Amino acid sequence: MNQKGCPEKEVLALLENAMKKDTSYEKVLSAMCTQPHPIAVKAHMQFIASNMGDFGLFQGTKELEEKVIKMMGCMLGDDNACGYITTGGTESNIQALRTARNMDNKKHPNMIVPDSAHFSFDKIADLLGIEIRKAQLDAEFKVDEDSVAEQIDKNTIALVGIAGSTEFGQIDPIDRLAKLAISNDLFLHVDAAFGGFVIPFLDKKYDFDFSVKGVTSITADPHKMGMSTIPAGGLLFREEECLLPLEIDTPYLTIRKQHSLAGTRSGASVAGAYAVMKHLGMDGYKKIVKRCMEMTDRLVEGTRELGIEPLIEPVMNIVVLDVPDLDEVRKKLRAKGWVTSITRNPKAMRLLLMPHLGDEIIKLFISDLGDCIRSK
Ligand code: 0PR
Repeated sequence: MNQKGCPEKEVLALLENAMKKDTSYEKVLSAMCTQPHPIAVKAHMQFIASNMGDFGLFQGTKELEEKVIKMMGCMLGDDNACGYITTGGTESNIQALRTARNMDNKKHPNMIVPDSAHFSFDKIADLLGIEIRKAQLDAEFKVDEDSVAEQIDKNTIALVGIAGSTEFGQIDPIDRLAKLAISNDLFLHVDAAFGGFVIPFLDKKYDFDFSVKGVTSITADPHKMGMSTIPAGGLLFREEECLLPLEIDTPYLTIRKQHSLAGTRSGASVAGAYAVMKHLGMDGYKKIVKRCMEMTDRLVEGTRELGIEPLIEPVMNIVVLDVPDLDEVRKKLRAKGWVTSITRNPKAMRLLLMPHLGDEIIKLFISDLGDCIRSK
């Protein structure tokens, strides 16, 4: 740090320069986050100093958090669900599994996750000392329930299902996992970090949330398709008692107990999530998801005309394409400004149709993709 401070104007110029190196979302087809809704940004700025780690000082923000959880509970099949706003899907998944582990008290606990699980579950295994067992996927990249059932033993503490897998946007058979969970008396966590703000608004209905008996907890992130500011994840439990294993005494704060993993945590994100959910309502999210799904259809239509097929019919706004000479084509696309992503197994091109994109940009992408493939 400099001894003497730098004038504001100069600092702002430095920031401006740094921002130029960041990629604007315009041609980003790889991100699960998007440009936050303007009302979320306004609310975020308004509550910038609010700290939910000591919410006795910030009662107003605390009430907003309760309202966000209520709105999310309604959206996810249980008005009475409880929980809190986390820093994101990773913290939500950690805390859900921490509850499962602490409720069960096994010496050598294991959890069974789909092979498609987000890498946050590998972090969980390491952090919480829970053995991770990966269940196979079927031909459509959903978890195979037989593979899950085979791996359950006396040390299993939890099953995990994914509603909107990171790579394929696929939805696991949560109802069948729930039956397995009930018959084996297991905790069932649903990772809907991405899908939580998509699936309720799709034309096709899926059983994936608290409406399915046996689902214990759900991750759903406002900072992904919820259009809220970063960092805002959501962790919801069906039963209030699930919060107890997370409880810690905080004798010198304005509150007696804390359930969050983070200590100091952003009240600004809570306000952002509240504002955008209140402003959009279910109808607003439905419109956003409809537009993303229309872009998805347009993209698949266009790539089919190029002779490129998706690996599965997209379930949500994620398209995985079987592109020949993938690495080279992606490199060429990158040179034209496009940021694409890949799936691991099989390796294919993964594209997310997020709200920051539009019809014109999709058209341009299809045309550039065609050029890159032809210019091999
Ligand atoms: N669960 C699922 C199903 C996810 O897809 C993700 C993140 C998480 C949990 C973890 O969420 P947090 O990152 O909020 O902790 N999926 C994306 C990923 O890691 C997140 C992402 C976001 C990637 C923006 C790229 C990007 O530009 O791949």
